[in-house]
Amino acid sequence: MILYSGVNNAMLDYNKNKKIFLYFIKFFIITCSYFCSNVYAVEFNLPHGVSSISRNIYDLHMTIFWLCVVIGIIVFGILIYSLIKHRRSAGHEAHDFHENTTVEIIWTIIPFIILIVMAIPATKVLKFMHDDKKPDLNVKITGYQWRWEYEYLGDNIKYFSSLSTPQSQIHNLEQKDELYLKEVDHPLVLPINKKIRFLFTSNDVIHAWWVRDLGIKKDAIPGFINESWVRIDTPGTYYGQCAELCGVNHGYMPIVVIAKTEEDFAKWLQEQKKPKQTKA
Ligand SMILES: [Cu+2]
Repeated sequence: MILYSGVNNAMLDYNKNKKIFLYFIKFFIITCSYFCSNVYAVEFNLPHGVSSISRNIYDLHMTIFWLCVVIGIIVFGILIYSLIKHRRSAGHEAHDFHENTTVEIIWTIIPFIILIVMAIPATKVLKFMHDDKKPDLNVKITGYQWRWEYEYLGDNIKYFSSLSTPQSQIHNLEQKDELYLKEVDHPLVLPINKKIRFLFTSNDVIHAWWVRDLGIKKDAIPGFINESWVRIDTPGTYYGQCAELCGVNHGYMPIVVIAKTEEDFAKWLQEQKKPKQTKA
């Protein structure tokens, strides 16, 4: 009878473990499918963006993300398995030992190798982001409290880009539209498929020019020039903002970039030059 109840208990334990394990697998599959779905990609993940840099950043981010998922599954898998398998109620007793040189060497070397594996693609992306040699176009971007100034170097074009949301919307006298605090009077116009080098600086305090679809976030520092570059591959309008706490109107200095085809950009450039030619 005692033997029988022992077998019965073991069977119950086995069924319980199996149930817990199946719940864990279900949870894992649901989590993975959610993370892989478009909902996750649109709502929470980094955007693919429209430049070679933003795509490189996205790919690096996903590589590191999945590497972390694999590490998480292995570590938590072993942990949960050990907790269930070696629990006291199953008749196991805790071992009394500490300082195991072999284990310590293993748990130092494995993370070291993982870090090297992560550092290789990260360094490649960083190198790629810093290679701003041989640009087709140079644009100087200056931060002001609280607007941006864009200067097309060599083309004698220079203008300010300021928030264009009406004050009536800011003071709740009118309904806020879709582009509330995102719109500007003169957007930055750029050509697609051209290497554009940006030179960032500031006239007063530190600002940061951030357009996530282009994969660019650079500090604009007074008395200092920061550099970055982009090659946009899709025409469109891309929004960004100042990402440095730069004063009371920090939230009111958005960025709008309009990427045009090469022909349309050439036309726009000509139009910008026209008034100056007539004056001369
Ligand atoms: Cu700012």
